[in-house]
Amino acid sequence: PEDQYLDMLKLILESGSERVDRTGVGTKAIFGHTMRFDLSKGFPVFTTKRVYWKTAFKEMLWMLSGGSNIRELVQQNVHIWSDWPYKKFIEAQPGDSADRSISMKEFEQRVLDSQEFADKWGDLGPVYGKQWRKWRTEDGKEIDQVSQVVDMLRNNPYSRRILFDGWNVGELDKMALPPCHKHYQFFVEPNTNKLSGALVQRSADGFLGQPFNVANLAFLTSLLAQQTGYDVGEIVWFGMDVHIYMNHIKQVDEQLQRKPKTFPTLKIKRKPASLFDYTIDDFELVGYDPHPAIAAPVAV
Ligand code: THF
Repeated sequence: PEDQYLDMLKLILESGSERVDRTGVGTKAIFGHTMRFDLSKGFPVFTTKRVYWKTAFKEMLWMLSGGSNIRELVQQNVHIWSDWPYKKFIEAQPGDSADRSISMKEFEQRVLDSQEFADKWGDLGPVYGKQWRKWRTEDGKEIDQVSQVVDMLRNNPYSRRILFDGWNVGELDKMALPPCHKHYQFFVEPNTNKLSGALVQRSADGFLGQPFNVANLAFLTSLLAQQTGYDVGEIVWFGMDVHIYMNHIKQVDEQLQRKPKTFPTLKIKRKPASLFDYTIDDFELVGYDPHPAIAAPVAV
């Protein structure tokens, strides 16, 4: 199962095209790739390096809550979204200002200390959480796409419209980053009563982000299954521009020398009243025994 991921990394290294990307770091990229994992056979969190699954789950719960400010993440010791607002803050300071040289840690501290500062500088714009839960329509209404998905799974499970999307074309220019994992869709299989989930991702950072994205797709599918009364089926992951950053190649080489171990199982310790009432303490990954973490810089 994890071999699919390692094979994909190998394929990118061997046949990816070298391209200069938005961040200037450079990548090797392939276009169009699929992976599928049967959730009844284990929870797909990769084992050939330690994946910080609690960080990933906290990120997913934050998105589900409708959040778009890094404050709620930093309060939970999650730093994976801080680079973008930090960069924006620094670039907005005058050249001679002392604030132009504060560290990311100091920036995060200000976000924690002051709600006002957080509102001004910690917000990522109308990103995932906003579009998922509060997509604005022309007449000023807000659409809760995720709640609609829950309703359809309960009341119209064979619909071919059980999906949500963060790609709000009219608001892309207000987002710190346009959504990478953009289209989520769900499918109920009647004979087995199983729920499957799919994700279409326009852009995938093969080494850093993708292990998070796959784990979170499995996580979200598991939560929806529990809430709406299905067993877990498969997840299907579709990547479009799937790449390895040039400054991750050594790390990938190291990871490729390791042997995958068996996937853990996700234990959900209680069933809250709604999809929006889970907390990170509700989850355990039983039997997760990964190889050591491999550090890598994130391209901003
Ligand atoms: N930009 C880039 N270049 N890569 C991405 O994966 C990515 N994302 C989100 C938005 N923009 C992106 C941010 N998600 C890490 C993990 C996920 C991220 C960003 C960074 C990361 O650094 N992970 C490390 C450390 C984890 C930790 O500190 O807890 C790791 O080893 O996994 C993809 O959605």
